[in-house]
Amino acid sequence: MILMKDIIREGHPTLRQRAEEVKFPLSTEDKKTAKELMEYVVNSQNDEMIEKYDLRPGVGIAAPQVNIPKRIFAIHFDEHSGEDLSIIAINPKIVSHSVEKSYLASGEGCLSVDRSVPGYVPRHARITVKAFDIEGTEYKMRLKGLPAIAFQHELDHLNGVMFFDHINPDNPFAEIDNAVAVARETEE
Ligand code: K1U
Ligand code: NI
Repeated sequence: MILMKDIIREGHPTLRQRAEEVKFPLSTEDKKTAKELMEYVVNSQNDEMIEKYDLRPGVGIAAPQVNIPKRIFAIHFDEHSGEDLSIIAINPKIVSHSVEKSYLASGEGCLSVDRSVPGYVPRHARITVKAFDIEGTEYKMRLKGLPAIAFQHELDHLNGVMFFDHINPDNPFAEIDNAVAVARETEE
């Protein structure tokens, strides 16, 4: 089971590395990694598990964040979030994207960053993605809103990119051309 002590933090070189493609059929170890990533995000949205294991809530987590430089991540939005997405993504790709951009109005956070980094993080507003599931079956889906932002945040982790790399250093809250703001469900 993944705990906060297993999550590496900014400054660790693995977070700046391009993660390796995964080979199919998945090894027992890679399957375990994928399942444990999903288990973490599910548990981290459950109040009892948060309290019991001192978890920090997340909607996604990527293998490099637990120091495994492989192209695997999990995203899960619980049924009360208003979103409908729970995926393990192996060797994920964005195959097309909108010209329009989006950004999370509250700014982004990261399980590997123990500080608040204010500013807008420009993302593609809509993406079409392809990835493989744990059985090695390829799937394709269209994402928008918060799930699209989460997918891009996690894909960045596989490429050694951190969310704050995208923030305008001169004016973190500068208006982003052709972009829509995305609010989290809990926000006004
Ligand atoms: O990868 C990570 O460090 C997890 C991170 C991913 C992320 C997804 C979407 C926007 C920003 C960052 C998080 O899960 S941040 C914390 C979080 O719980 C959350 C973010 C947005 C909406 C709801 C929850
Ligand atoms: Ni992150």
